[in-house]
Amino acid sequence: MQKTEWFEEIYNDSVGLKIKIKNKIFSQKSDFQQVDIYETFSHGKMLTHDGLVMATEKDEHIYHEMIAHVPLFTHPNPKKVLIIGGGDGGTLREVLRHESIEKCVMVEIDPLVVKACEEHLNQTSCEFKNPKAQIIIDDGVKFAKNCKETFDVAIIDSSDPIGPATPLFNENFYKDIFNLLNTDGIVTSQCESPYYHFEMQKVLLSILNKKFKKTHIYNYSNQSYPSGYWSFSYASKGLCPFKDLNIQKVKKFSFNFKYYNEDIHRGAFMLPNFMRESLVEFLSPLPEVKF
Ligand code: SPD
Repeated sequence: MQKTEWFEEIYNDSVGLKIKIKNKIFSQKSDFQQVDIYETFSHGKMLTHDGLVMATEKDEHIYHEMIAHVPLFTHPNPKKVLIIGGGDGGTLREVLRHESIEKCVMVEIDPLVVKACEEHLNQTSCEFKNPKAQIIIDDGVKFAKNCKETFDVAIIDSSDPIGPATPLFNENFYKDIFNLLNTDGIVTSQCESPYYHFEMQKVLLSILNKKFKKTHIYNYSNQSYPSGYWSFSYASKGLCPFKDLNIQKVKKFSFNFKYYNEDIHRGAFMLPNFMRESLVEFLSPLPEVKF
């Protein structure tokens, strides 16, 4: 009988995720990490960095819609967007669905991620050649520090805070992001899982809260990250993700999202008690919602 091959992501010494694989279609080590793409039975193609799932064809749209459209439908007229990380291209694809966008700069540290996705993961990398996109291979921390341009929205689409993404969870980096954002600028960042990385979430929110007028965290569920319950941080120089959300714009949008809508947008900011209570000192109040 043929041996079944399984991909395993180990979360800690007693929990992990197993996905049955058909075959490995890309496998190379860069200066930063091991990059693999698998063909799976249940999740389509799956990108991993150092053995951690980054994106699968089955559910990447959820993460990418939520990291991109929450700030883009809150900002009244986003024209320039900066993505730090995001080498698979999924966030870029979502950003460019907005007609107001004139330019989107994506700064990815690892050229191997871009190459692997360009060759094998067209579902996410499909907009790399869009004339509004500028792909820069560079260290996002260095880029933010030396950046002379300003942006309406910054999206920190990093991998987990181990390996090359570690400095993206640092206070100095967010000072530089603050400085490159226009008045009313918004930054959203991938912020791990409240069930596995709560201490890290507190650290990131406390960093944001020191600098930005509005700080929030919002949650969504997917199928392939630890616990299936994942968060993004939201920070802005002034815009509130509730009051400033343009509901009519979401409803009339030319593209039919698979996950994001105006109710999901607002509902994502409703926190379970354990988060609400422990994070209260770092979060801005939200206007009361009437049901
Ligand atoms: N543990 C998984 C965390 C992945 C976060 N980033 C994914 C990048 C997708 N563009």
